Amino acid sequence: MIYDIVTIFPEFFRGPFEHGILRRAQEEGLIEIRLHDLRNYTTDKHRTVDDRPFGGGEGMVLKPEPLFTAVESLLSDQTMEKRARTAIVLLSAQGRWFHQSVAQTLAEQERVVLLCGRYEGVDERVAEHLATLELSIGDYVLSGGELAAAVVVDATTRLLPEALGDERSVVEESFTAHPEARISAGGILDCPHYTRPADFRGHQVPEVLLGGDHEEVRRWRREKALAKTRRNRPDLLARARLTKEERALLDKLDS
Ligand code: 9D3
Repeated sequence: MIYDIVTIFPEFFRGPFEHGILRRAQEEGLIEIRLHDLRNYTTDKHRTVDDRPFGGGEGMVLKPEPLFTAVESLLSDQTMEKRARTAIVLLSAQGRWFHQSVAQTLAEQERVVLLCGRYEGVDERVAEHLATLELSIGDYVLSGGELAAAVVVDATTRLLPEALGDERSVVEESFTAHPEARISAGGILDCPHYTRPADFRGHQVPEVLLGGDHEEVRRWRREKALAKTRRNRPDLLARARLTKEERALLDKLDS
């Protein structure tokens, strides 16, 4: 997978991709992250990337020409087949919500181009005639698309076969081939996890986890996952596809 990130702050990405799974995925050649300075695709001597909004108003708007020129230049050597497996993503506050199923779709591409918005916005012709997808990572105001692009690269790379290596436990793998599908496809939140010490400043690890009854542990984890989902994400619970056992556990929590 090749990621092309077009930004006015390429330096921004020096840190986030140099650790853990993303670092290893690059070292192993599974992914390549190419950073492109938008100003290199300007033609005037001031290397202008923004301009005032038509119709008036506050702030500046990213001009369309540098973004179009950048994408056309990056993809100029692509064959038609590869172009069909390329996503051109505009990160903007007005985008569709980025969630796990979008990451899944991007993970199936050969190439993902990420266009980072800045200032008050991006000329709408970029969303309409250049990008194949406009994404937001959530309902809060960021200063630009850079952090959002890093989030998209992280979530997408994790889904590439081989990316997780031995960070994904063998035990978990034996439960389902894609444990991560749970959060998107009618799923609920993960159960609580604990490690040593069993007593941390008087806060005890639940007794059931210290014993060896695997069936009891499994039931306890389901119950806690349901309880936590209901408390923190009732919206997920409303859409969740639950087993009979999970319905029964929920009813038990009510009583
Ligand atoms: C209401 C006027 N503006 C708020 C001060 C709108 C606005 C302009 C530019 C809001 C955000 C931005 C910059 N944000 C992004 O480029 C962005 C973003 C975001 O703000 N939230 C969630 N996802 C994303 S992806 C890109």
